[in-house]
Amino acid sequence: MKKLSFLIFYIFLSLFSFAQPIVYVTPSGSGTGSGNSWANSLSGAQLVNRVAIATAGTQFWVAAGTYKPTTTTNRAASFSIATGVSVYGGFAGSETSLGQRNYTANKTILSGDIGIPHDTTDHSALPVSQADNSYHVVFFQDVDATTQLNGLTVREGVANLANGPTSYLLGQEVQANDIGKTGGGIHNISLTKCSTPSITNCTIEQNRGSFGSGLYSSGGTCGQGSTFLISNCLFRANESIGLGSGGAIYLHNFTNTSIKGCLFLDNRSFWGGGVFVINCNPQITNCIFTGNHAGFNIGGSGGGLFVDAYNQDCSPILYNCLFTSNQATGGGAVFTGSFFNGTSTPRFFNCSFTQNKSSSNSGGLFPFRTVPMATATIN
Ligand SMILES: [Ca+2]
Repeated sequence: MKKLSFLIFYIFLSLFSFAQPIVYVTPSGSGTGSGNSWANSLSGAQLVNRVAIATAGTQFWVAAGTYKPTTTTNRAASFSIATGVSVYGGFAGSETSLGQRNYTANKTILSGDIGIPHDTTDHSALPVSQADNSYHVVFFQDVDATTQLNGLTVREGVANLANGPTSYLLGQEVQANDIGKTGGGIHNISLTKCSTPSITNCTIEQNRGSFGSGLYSSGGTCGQGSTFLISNCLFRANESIGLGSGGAIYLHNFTNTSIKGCLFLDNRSFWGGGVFVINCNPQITNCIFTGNHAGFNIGGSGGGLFVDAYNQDCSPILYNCLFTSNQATGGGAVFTGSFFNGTSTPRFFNCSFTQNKSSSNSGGLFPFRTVPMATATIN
């Protein structure tokens, strides 16, 4: 009897300890709006406040629809996700397990298109209807590796705050006070510790900014410990403003980054149309870079990827990646450079380069003062 009592106590303790609270969210809310079931779902307008203050272990199950960080015109509002909190999209609104959701069919969109709704017929450089959007749609700061964004679309952030330079000389690093110009879609920053969220099954599209229009991550000196993981994501049609860097992603000083199974499609920037990497050594595995542009015919470099070593080492490793139909003035697919005592030695294993185009030097890979190591097919 004593053993049985202990067993019951243990089971109770286990359930209590490991049950993760779930907050159910729908665009308009339902029932009591408490969020404790689909029948009493939290309304989308409250999502921004709740993800910021939720305790670690909380899961937000967010039904299909469009959610914005504010109903006002406050461009500084973002979905700032607290450490240990998971935000899952792709629900129809009746699921009882994560495995039942379908994030392809049920699009859950976090949109920065506040203010004037985006006028898709306006093709000017930065339409007024976009210039009033959120600076960052999603914001992470000092979060741990259990923090997740999974199965959502992040779109239409515009990081164009007018302070300081909007471009840097080649090789120079973006400075900390440039936050308003970085990471229109997702901004991940490490201030007191390495910020290592997992971003999985997401689409990051149509964001703007000077640096890392889709995603910007600055790690301070992060190089050890847990990994900042970006997996199975689509980065599409993100675009840097002016002479910016990293149309889809700008990775700065964050060595412990893993990018797996991602597609970089039709992103644009002056430097690094797809991904811009400076002073860090991420692993990029099973990714496809296609249709990305970097200042073709106007001096830009690195259509798919720009590797930039500035007074430090910058040697990413790429496995099983395909670069096809990217364009730049120098390095249609990849530009890798060493500047001001920096050393860039990227390594490419089993990668393919096809049909990339340069208007000046090297349609495939353009090494500038670097010696890349490659077991690659370049044609
Ligand atoms: Ca707008």
